[in-house]
Amino acid sequence: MTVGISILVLALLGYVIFRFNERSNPTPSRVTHNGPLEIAWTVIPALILVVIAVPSFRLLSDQLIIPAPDMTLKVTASQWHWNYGYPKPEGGFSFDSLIKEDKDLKPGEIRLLTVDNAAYVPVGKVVEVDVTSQDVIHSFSIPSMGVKIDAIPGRLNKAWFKAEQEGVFHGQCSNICGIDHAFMPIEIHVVSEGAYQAWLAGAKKQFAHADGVDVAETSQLKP
Ligand SMILES: [Cu+2]
Repeated sequence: MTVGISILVLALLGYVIFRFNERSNPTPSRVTHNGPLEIAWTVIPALILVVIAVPSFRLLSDQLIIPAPDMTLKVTASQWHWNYGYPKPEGGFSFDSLIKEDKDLKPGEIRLLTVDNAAYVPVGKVVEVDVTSQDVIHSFSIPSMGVKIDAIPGRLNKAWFKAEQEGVFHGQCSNICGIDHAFMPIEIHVVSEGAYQAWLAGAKKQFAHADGVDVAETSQLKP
């Protein structure tokens, strides 16, 4: 489209330059206004925008439809880290996820984006993300998952993603939330179902009642 528009505009410019220069058009037209023409070039683009708006608005509202989730991940933002909750029945635990300091980084770990405890999700599954905050407004953003949603105290915002390949995916808080806003990275490991179950079994023991937060009921909450 860009190439096509560029060629069209260039061709029009070329036509004006050659057709209406002083030599080939010695007595130029003195017309300055043309009512019907001006109405046409206002109304026609407006109608084109209206036509484009119909599927655009449909797409916008379709984005809000969350498919039936295979699992729920509860995300609670704090100044300045994330807490991941895995509701019952599959989990029943939650844990804090804090940035890894430079001195603790292992080879291959990305500075400012690596955390001590990453969240794990299985590949190819619909993950509903329930996002809230316990202090100020943050924003949970993982660009590669197409997720960016505000974390607001006293509210539960919902988003979802379905990771189609395994790997480590990063995000960051994207709402200025205080002095360490830039240091609350998000790290999600997308793994096979088997690896996820193995991680889940270990995490259940490691994080059992670690912080006393019960996330058993969150999956029942409706927006
Ligand atoms: Cu934040």
